[in-house]
Amino acid sequence: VEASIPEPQREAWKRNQITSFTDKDGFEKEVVRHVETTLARSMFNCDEIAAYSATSLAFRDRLITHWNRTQQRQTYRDTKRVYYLSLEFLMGRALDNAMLNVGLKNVAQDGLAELGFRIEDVVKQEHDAALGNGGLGRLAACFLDSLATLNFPAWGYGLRYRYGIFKQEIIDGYQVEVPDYWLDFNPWEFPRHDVTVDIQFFGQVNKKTVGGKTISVWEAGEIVQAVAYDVPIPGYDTPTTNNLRLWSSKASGGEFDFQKFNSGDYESSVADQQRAETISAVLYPNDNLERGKELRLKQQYFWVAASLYDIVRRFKKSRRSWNEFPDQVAIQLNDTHPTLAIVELQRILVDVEGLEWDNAWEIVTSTFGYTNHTVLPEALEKWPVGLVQHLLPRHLQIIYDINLFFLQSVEKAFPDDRDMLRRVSIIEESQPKMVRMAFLAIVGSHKVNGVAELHSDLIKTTIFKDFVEIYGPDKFTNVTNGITPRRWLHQANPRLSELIASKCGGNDFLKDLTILNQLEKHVEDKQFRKEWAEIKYANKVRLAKHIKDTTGVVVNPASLFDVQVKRIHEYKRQQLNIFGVIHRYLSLKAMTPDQRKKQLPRVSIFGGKAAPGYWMAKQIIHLINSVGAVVNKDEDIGDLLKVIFLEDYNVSKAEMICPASDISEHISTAGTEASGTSNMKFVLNGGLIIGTCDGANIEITREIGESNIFLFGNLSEDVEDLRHAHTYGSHTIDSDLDKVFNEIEKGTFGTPHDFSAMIAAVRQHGDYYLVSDDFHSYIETHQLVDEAYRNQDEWIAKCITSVSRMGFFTSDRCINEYAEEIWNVEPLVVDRH
Ligand code: 9GP
Repeated sequence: VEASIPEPQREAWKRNQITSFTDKDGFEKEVVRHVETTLARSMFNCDEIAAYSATSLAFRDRLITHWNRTQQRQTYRDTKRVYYLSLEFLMGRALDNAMLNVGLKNVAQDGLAELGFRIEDVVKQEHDAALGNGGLGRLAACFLDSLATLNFPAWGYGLRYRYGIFKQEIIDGYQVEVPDYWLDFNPWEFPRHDVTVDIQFFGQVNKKTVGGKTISVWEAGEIVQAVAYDVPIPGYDTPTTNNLRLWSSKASGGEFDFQKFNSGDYESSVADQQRAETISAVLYPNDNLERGKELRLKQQYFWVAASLYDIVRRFKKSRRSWNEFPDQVAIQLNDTHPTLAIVELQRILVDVEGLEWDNAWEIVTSTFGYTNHTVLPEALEKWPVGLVQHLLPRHLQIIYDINLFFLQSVEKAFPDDRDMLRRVSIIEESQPKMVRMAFLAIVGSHKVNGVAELHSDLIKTTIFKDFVEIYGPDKFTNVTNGITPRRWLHQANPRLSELIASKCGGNDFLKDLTILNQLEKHVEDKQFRKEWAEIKYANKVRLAKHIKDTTGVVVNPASLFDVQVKRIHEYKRQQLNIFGVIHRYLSLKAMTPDQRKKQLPRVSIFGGKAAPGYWMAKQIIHLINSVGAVVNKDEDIGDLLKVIFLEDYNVSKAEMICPASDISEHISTAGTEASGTSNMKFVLNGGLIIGTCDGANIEITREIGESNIFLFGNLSEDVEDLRHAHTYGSHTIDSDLDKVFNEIEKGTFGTPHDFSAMIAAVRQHGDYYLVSDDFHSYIETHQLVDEAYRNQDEWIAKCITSVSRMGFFTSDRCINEYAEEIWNVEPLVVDRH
């Protein structure tokens, strides 16, 4: 690396290398320096926000020296890199994570204490970076952590939304959305005003002859500028610090159009600027739902085009031949959102670089991998052909050509199957015609993966069945999701992490999670169980305090904490949960005081956002709050049942909630939840789960053992028949559920009309999510949970055993699988000094 500095200057550069702090005194010096110079404040007016800012800047400086070294090393060695394209990165807070990953949290804690601050309070000043909706975005964030920790040369590419996912307020029991302006002060990003890309939209395509060759030229239209913002991603216990590059949109040509301005058209010059900035202004707040809005397509192309320009620019520096591109570059498409990247790379290679179509296509398909995250039809992206034509005329032509050549090959292989061509065509011949993005992603990639075993099987036998026939089964694979134990155990649950370390020979388990299996030999150790139980209790006390502070409801930490936190969606079945809670309430009400005394106290905790346009999901939130309002003040019931809705569920709240759960609910209709990842977080934090045979629950069961999980409900292979029977046979509702409905309709929980659609969905509209079919089994299984919880000793033993068997679910394992099976990349270690 050094050799890149000219000889005469080398000495001076070397002599002045920046050295980062390593101890308390060095840290304090940096904090004070930042308070006084960067923030221009003094020790006399340094509040917690200033302490947060200065601490972050001190750690940021540290990261950036590592980041520089990592990038230099990767450039110099020029080995294959991974590019993870994701429209969402749900990062949460950065400071705590950075302190732990570089191994200096203790130093910061002592230093801050000397300066008069508690580290917990300082960490809390940070605003979550909430550039995602739920599981998909958080998975991308966990993957970045693992990529850096495992020393893979990897970049993430995303959008720098000015507004992340909205903040949720609960007013009179209803969700109200408030904008999340999070960029006021963000020390974790570096604007790169010198790294910009002009992105074209609209215009037309003209044919031109250049040197006897006819080429397509995309001309005119509108240009928007993409500006890079870089976020350093530190690995755990390694100097490797990777880069997350987020693009922000801006009017091309600077502030505003001076020509227009000078000619008196001030308003329109500002309007142009605002229109350009709109592209990266807001994250679409839909989880597992696509709405087909033009601005969303603009976001997708803007981000994909800027990222590819960057990737290609980097590749071209090495002056290799184009055929080496797939040996240097692996691009992973996180869902279909970045699928236009396939078309854009083909356009660059053919139109700009002058490669032959077939040669270019070979390069393209060897470069891309596509991860599918859902089988829900409403979440599968399709774009009207007319819209693509208008916005990206050249890309539509290329899509048509890709489709033509693909269909020709299908016709050759299946000459007698005309219907196959209709079924697999990238263009759906509907009114209006649509581009099927998932099909385009499959055709343009060399590997397609699902995110849990059941899900990967389902995509092969349902939505992508024809493609398995066409390409053979090897193109399709499974990489079961995982989570980073650094954030989800070490950071979220420091005491448990420390206790585990004391039994597993130190902190190595954080880098090799299979080491957790050493815990199993301590299951019978009474003292260990006691310490384990104490930590769980302390975490519950912390959550109980949060509940009291935010809702005013006092809950007893000795109760069983039953948690369901995730996006609100009918397929995730929060309605099943709240109907179950009502059933419990009615049962308690029907008991004599003596009978009640024998019951186990429970707190039902819900949290999660509903997409602003998803009316039914919002009704579910309203019902939960309405039930809480009645139950929580019912003196007959007291501590036996409390119903809590936690406002504004996000990553930092999850870090507090997961460690405090006794049982958590992962109860989607079988076959609908591709994987789920919070199931893994809860078990890793020593909580048990109640769940359906869906997504990763199945593999969790296989790993931790059937006796350590509460499974219930119909299996995915039976779902279709049940749905069919609901519609065409007689549909009887479970009698206990009927009682619950009757109680709601009596007005016990407020105006019955508010909830009539929710009830009608089950009674009259075919119960698509099988709430009634699974209700009995759900209630019975909750009784088993109560019984099991009464025996605390055995309960704790189950928790410890489960944690000891969770090694499989680290995102490090996922990344190693992707690296080997899909990307073909090797780690590149960066020297410590
Ligand atoms: O719904 C899935 C969720 O089950 C999975 O864990 C997550 C990460 O793979 O992706 C979610 N899918 C989406 O958000 C949209 O496809």
